[in-house]
Amino acid sequence: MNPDNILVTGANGQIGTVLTEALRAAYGTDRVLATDIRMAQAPTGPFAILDACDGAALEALVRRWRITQIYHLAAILSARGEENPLWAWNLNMTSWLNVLNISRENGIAKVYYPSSIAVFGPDAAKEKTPQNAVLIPTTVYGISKVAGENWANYYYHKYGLDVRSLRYPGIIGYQSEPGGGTTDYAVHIYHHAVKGEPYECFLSAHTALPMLYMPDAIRATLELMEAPAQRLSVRTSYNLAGMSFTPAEVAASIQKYLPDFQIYYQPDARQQIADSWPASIDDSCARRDWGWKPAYDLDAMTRDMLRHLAEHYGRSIAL
Ligand code: AKB
Repeated sequence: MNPDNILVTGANGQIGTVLTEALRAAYGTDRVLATDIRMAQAPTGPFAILDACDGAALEALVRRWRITQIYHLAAILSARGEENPLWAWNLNMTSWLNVLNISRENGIAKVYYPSSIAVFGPDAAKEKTPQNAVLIPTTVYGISKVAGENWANYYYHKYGLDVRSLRYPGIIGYQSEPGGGTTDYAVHIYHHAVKGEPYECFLSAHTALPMLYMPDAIRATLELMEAPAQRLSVRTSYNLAGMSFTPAEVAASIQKYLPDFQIYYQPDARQQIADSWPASIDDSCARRDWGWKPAYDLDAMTRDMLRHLAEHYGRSIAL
């Protein structure tokens, strides 16, 4: 069997940056083509500028690189999408339908599509939101992810395209910056704390949201993509959980190691989005079907984040 050649869209984004490295470690640097609408600052392997809404450009890369797997990470997230809903809808849907169509027409073996807890809205159970909860989101990002999941399911059943997907909660990592999301505060707070700065949080103190540490998110993605196809009973998108916490709880977890750290609360428009999302997720289908199990809880994540960011900012923190 020929080895896989992988194309990643949105490779410079928060998850793309780390996932591309993990794919290169697993499949070989030269087998993973990173693409993004902007040039990478310091490419660590093959890179091409690509607007995933440009189907002809995407297809040319797929053919030139004999691509066999696509990870489609390019998207406009929840908060940014609300600033320009039709633009966000067009970008999220056009790029995704391009990926699906081009994959079908070019014999792509596997496609990865990130969905999100943003598919849920106020009508879904707030705690331990189940896999098959009602999906009536309040954001255009959420609407695009619900539609995107359904297109994934459609292409799987109608054309046999092996599309796999996870509903990511907020992702926290030290390697890359988040952009345009409602859960971004949970990354920013660590940077402020390590730099010795107070943090003004755009969500209220007791807003609980589902979150996942980056190493767990990457491992989940690779494990899902490696799982035998016959074990996967969900072809829309799997619920995925790691931990759930509030801004006050993550601040308290940081204060165990940086007792002088201070947080203030100034909720803005993102509060409404957060209030419409689950506080915790039931990921039992992922656990049952492909053995998902997160490794990090809040305190383990805090120690790891502080260790790496202390190194980055040249600070010493007793952990
Ligand atoms: C966002 O906040 O929009 C994203 C997400 C939960 O999908 N991080």
